[in-house]
Amino acid sequence: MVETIPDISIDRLGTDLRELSEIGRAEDGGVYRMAFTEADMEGKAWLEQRMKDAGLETSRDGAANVIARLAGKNPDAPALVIGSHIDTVPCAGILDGTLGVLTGLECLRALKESGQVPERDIELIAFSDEEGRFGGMLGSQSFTGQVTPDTIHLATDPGGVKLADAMGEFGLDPWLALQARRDPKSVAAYLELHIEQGPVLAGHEEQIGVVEAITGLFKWTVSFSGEPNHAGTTPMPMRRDAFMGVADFAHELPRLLDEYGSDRSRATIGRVDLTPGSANTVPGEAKFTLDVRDTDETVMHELAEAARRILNAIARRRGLRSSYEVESWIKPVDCDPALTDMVEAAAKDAGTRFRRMESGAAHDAQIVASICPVGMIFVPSIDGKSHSPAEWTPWDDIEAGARVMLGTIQRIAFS
Ligand code: HGY
Ligand code: MN
Ligand code: MN
Ligand code: MN
Repeated sequence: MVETIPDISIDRLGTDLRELSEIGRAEDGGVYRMAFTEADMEGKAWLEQRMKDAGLETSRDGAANVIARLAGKNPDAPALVIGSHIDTVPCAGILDGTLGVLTGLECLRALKESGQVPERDIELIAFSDEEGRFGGMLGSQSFTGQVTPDTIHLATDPGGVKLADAMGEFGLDPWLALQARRDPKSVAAYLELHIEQGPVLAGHEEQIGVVEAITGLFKWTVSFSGEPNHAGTTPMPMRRDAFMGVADFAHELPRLLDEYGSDRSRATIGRVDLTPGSANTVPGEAKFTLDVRDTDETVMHELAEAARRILNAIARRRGLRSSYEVESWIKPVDCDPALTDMVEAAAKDAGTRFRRMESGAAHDAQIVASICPVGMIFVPSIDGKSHSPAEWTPWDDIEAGARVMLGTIQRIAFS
């Protein structure tokens, strides 16, 4: 490991953040840079140019992951991969995955400027579709060989747009995602900085979260089918109202978590689509997303089983048919203890207040964990806000995070 730490520039990082935040920004103040939209593709092109400006080699793989490489002394040594994602949920803030990618870029720029050459290559990757517009985390799942022909064939967004069509709009061949798989032997470790997206660090006035474990989650698209009919003439007992199925299920969620979950369980219905969707028609079809999380996979299985039973019971009671599709099942993972210790040592060296903690949000790191050891660094989210334009982290905490990131990179890549 090297003794001196090159200086990161918070001004340069701030300029990057502000520039990228304007790509996909709407009048309501939110960022709409959902995967494989115009804004996402513009963001990727912007990022690639910034990587080139920094003197880094760039490339894209078959999943449209954007990759920059800082060459090390030993090209045959497995690389340190750092990264996150720049796609967003609809009406997002500006930090989420973007901060990790741009902090990684700033670290590589600082290293390059200092003239220090790492022992191994360092690769910075902005993974595609971390936010799961198409159900999973397409970029990191392709990178780790977890994408199948079925994924490519069947993946659609909640609005019914097929992955193949969304990628095709930009001349991308979705089948190439199957070729984005990296040889695990070529990757030594993966490191990701991210905002906490929760209230813990800010609540304790701490600057750094040393992440020990990441929650698991499953996402379903659930459907209830009933019968559309006139809102004025159909007596209440004669209705087969698909929305009532959704309402009953939503009402049951707290009980589901109380009985089958843990205090870390979460369940969210984030989108509901009713058909035909008219004010004076009883809805015949209801489709909704279900996002369920826990840090214990056994608990996830119990929650899934109980959710199935509840859906069936509601369907019987209401005269509906229910079905669901599994969009993703992402396992909880532990971060690598040695990497976690390195993050903690870097946090100490940088003179920061830190704590060890778990992640309640999902991250590319937990997908990449299937091929190599992973570590994560959190910085605070003011009032725990995220997936909202109110998402923010104080600049001095961003700067502290960047220094811890660089210190950890030095520990991994300079030995
Ligand atoms: O949904 C999540 O936890 C993450 O922000 N993609
Ligand atoms: Mn997110
Ligand atoms: Mn994220
Ligand atoms: Mn009429």
